[in-house]
Amino acid sequence: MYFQKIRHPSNFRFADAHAEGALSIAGQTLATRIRDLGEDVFHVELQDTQRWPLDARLVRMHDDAFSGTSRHRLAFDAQGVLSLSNAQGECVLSGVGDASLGVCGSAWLVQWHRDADTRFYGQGDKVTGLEKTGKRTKFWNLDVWGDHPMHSVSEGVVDPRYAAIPYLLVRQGDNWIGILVDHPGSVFMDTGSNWFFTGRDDHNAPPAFWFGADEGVPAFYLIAGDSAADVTRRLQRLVGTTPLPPLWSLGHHQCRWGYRGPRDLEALDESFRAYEFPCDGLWLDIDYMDNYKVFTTSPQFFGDVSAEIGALEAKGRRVVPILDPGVKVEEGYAVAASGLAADIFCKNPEGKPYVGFVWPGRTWMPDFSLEAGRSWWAEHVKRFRESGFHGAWIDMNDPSVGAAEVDDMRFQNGQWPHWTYHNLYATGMAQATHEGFLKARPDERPFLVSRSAAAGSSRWAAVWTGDNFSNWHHLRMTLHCTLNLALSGIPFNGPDVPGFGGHADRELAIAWYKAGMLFPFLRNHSLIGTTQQEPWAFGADAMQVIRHFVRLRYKLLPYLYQLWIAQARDGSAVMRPLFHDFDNHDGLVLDYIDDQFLVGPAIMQAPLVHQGEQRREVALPGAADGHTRWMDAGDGSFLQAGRSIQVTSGAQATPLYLREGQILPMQTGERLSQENDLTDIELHLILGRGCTQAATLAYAADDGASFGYRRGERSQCRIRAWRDGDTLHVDVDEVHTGWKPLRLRVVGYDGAHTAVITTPVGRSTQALTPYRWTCSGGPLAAAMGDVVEV
Ligand code: MIG
Repeated sequence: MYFQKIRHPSNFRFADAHAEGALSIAGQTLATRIRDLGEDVFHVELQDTQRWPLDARLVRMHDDAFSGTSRHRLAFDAQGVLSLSNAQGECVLSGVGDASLGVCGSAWLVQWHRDADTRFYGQGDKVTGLEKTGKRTKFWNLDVWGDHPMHSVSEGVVDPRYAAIPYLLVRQGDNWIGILVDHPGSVFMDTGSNWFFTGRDDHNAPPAFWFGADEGVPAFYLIAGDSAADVTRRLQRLVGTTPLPPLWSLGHHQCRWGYRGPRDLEALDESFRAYEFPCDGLWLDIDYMDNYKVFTTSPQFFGDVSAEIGALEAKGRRVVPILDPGVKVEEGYAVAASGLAADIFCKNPEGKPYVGFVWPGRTWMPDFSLEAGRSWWAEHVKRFRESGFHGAWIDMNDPSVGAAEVDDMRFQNGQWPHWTYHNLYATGMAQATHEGFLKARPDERPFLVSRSAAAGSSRWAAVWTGDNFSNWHHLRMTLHCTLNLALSGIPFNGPDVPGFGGHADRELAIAWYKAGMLFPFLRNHSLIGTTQQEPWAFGADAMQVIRHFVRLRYKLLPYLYQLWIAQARDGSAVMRPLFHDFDNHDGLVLDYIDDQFLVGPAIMQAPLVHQGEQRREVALPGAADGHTRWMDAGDGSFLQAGRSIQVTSGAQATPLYLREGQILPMQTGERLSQENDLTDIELHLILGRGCTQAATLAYAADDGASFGYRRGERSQCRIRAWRDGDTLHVDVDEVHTGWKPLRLRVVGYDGAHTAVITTPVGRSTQALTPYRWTCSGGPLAAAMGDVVEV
């Protein structure tokens, strides 16, 4: 397959008429169906069983998630041009006249107008920049290191990558439109790329963008909205929200290709404890297996597996081994034999089990497209969980089969060609693995991390963004990669910190931890043979800086956890670009800002991501009303938004800002270990002197591990706070104690010295006592109240 070439509209024949639910293309008719799913979510589908005989969409989106009526209208006109109009009848997005919807054999394409100020985002994990104008791309899951030249990977930009999420978030003026191609196979998109060295289009075609596929039923969703946040939430509900993760998965994780078994993990446990460095997850790469055979452990490195994992668990660690899908072709290997007996391996065109090449050598690949294939795998995963392992890291599921041609790998008992399930292979593996964990522990939230992904895969697994490099270029790319994944319906993701390949040095390790400390997923991982990069590998000073920010992440876990509750409930993104929460109406243009981001509504980071630089420009976005201020987490000063400032950041600090009018729930004190308590919290009220806004927070705490919260085992309350002079008023109501009582302490800033706290049982006035703590850099002068239990 060519990665740089896609089909061009010049080779398509376009519809020239539409009537009674049918398009006509050169006299042939194609049945069209536009469904208004509610809430301005639409689905368009074409049918022609001759051209597109096979409907291969095995992972379905949630078409029934929407109920409200739509304000927009999506329709074909009599000439066969598709367009979207708003409630006033104004066109928001219009198909290209004469060339809106076309076919080229079994390929199809949909083409839209774009303007100079049209902006594009999304497209999953592609590292082609935050904003995507001028890109030509394909969606086809790849093992990046296996399928691209190494130099381009380490120093350049390669595409495609691990995840195939054919989603485009489009901004047209004040309108936001999400387009998700509803297709399991190879999808292509063009947002105005250059088609030849001259850069000329001799036909003066109007500026357009288009998407399509080489074969398979033409279908796509279109979501219309007023903001990026609003469209993103509905996209997430459409593909499925991310279920509430276990709390431990939000902590720090330590991994390295080279950790082999309990002895290595025990040593890590001791170091993390000795350094008082919180760390939840200890991970095992392929060497823990016997000869790379999946669902085995190496007799050389393991004794009594359950006892050894149990001992680590007793010390507060979770063990997450890797699982590769390829099953070693070997006589007498029970997993291979059981797979053959169950007849669940993918087949080649000759009807024999397809053979690929992975770590164990020749491997058979489970066919996760089959229900029987998934349940076969799930049975093995069930035993894997029962032996003690707490989560799974599912790798090589792009699928990666070495130098063997993937096209010979067929699905559905050899009946379906490879393209039908290629991009869904990782999702099927995630579904099956998830099922296995639930079989073993029905009341435990599973935690899986996958390399490849597709639209909808976040229902079953988080994503780590694959093999990156320990260099500054990759550090910068990780920011827009993670942001676009969040906009594309994969909120739970993060990179290898501080880079997988190559050798991290002290400066990069610190910078990477500072930038990544609040990423949804935070795991230190590196390639065998590279320099050690455990947090203490860069000297005592570096360790202290890194540790401070990891401890800060743990302190912020109550806040982060609320973001995941919101994600599970309504699809709210967790990490977000600035334009997700702010528009450009205060005069700052946010469209291209790819080195600043928000973590939930209250935290903004502007990390330093250039070697040797301690100074940078920071945009302080504000609401159009001009009232927004940001508290500098370094010194507690309140800064007026709607401008950019120059910032110098010291060695102990990172540019970090808290939004005024927000309440940040945090754990108490400095966090020295991964022991957490979501019920004992400080409420940091970001209300500066003169603030006229009220802040609100819905806070909830549960056991962080089980599904008890679905049975009401959760304590929650609603908090409303405002400032009057130097007095903070805090109302706590809607208290529900389904789990343990909540212990709350007020923390105020900028001279606040008194708090009046009203709960359902009464009102108390507290004098706040001075409290100094370090968030980023220098100590903050805060003031803290006494515990109030609700
Ligand atoms: O061919 O398991 O992306 O994180 O350390 C390489 C060994 C296979 C690729 C993963 C990487 C992992 C490595 N794996």
